[in-house]
Amino acid sequence: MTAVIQALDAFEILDSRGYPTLRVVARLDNGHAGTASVPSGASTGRYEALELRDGDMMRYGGKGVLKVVSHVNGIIRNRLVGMAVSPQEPIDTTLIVLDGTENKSKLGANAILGVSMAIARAAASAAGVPLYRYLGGASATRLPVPMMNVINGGRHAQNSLDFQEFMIVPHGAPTFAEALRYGAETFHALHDLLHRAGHSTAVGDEGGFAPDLRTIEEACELIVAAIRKAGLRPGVDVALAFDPAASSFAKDDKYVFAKSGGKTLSRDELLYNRLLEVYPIVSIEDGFAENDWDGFRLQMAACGDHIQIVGDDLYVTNPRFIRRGIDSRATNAVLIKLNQIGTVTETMKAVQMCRDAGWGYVISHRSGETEDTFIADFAVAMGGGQIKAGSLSRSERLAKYNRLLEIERELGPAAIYESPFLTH
Ligand code: 2PG
Ligand code: MG
Repeated sequence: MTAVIQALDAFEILDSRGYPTLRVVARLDNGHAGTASVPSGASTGRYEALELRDGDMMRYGGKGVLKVVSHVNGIIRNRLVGMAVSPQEPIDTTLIVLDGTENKSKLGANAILGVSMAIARAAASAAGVPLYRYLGGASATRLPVPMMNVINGGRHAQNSLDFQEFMIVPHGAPTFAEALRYGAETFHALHDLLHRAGHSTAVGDEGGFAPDLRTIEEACELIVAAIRKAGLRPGVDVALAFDPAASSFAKDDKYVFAKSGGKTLSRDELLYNRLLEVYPIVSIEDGFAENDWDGFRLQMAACGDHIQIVGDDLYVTNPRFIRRGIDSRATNAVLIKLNQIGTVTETMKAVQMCRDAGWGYVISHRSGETEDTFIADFAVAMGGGQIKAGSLSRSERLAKYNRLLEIERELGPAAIYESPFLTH
């Protein structure tokens, strides 16, 4: 007999930046339970589902989430108690209908997602299987290649870099555990190189270093040198990836590098072709602003046959925007964030669209995270072979990687680790 939801309990906790978010516990009539915590972005896309906050300036500068907590413990609990815990879709549809708005602004996407994830966890527990198997079935055996953000800039650090994320991608490793070692050893080598050059080794929001470097090229040179110093081969063992998060430095139809001195580039001048020739880059996410579809299309025409071009703010994990991207060949991959769209089911639909189009998809954390490891299981369940979960420091980032180590161990010889990239 399918277990039934007996109780929902939400409460306010703090995320990795010390701002409130919520944790939800879903309890079932058979004694099983599931818990989930909701992440929060800083460089948010304009069309993301709405993260509702209290706006009460007497608490946490207006960022409290007590209203959202009360929605879970009131209207949502009243509606869901008594429903079967699985399948997931009727639960998520009920939440969407209960909210009734396009962007989940009535109940808050944070309320809805917390409930959706906690219920999926409770259902997995009741079924006696790990979350990745519950959501992905018996074929969920592929570990993701991690994109590790080792130099932070943009809105994630107070330094001189306008690009938000410089990532390393250990795609040439034989296993996930080895990939993690490649990543960590490169991170430590980068620490030494930065320290010796007199740069700060303090870290930004996602655990990557946040030095005051002069140029994008300087960051790339340092990362390539760190890969070598770690005894690894740039482009063979470990490649590079960027998330410039270009919406955050777009102004009108130009790109203004305000943090690094103010130079202004046109869309054509921003094109990444030269960087792609010089460095072993496998993926570029949000290389252009969220409304600059032509920029994405130009980049795709130039190198979409061998480099992964990812849309994040461009799509906000919303099937409506992803459809437009597929129809107009704007990119060849999508960044997938559960809290941009707000339910597990809708996120899985976004992934299915990518699969149907033959596109890549990257399961991603947010810059404001918690110790929750849902996305690690989710990445294995979705089987796309890619996750973006931050750097090799700060436990809210490592929690995801450590969970993937656990999954790889549990899968034993069935575990697959394979590069999803077209070149390098
Ligand atoms: C991004 C994310 C995660 P944020 O732009 O991809 O790295 O950042 O959560 O701040 O939107
Ligand atoms: Mg992004």
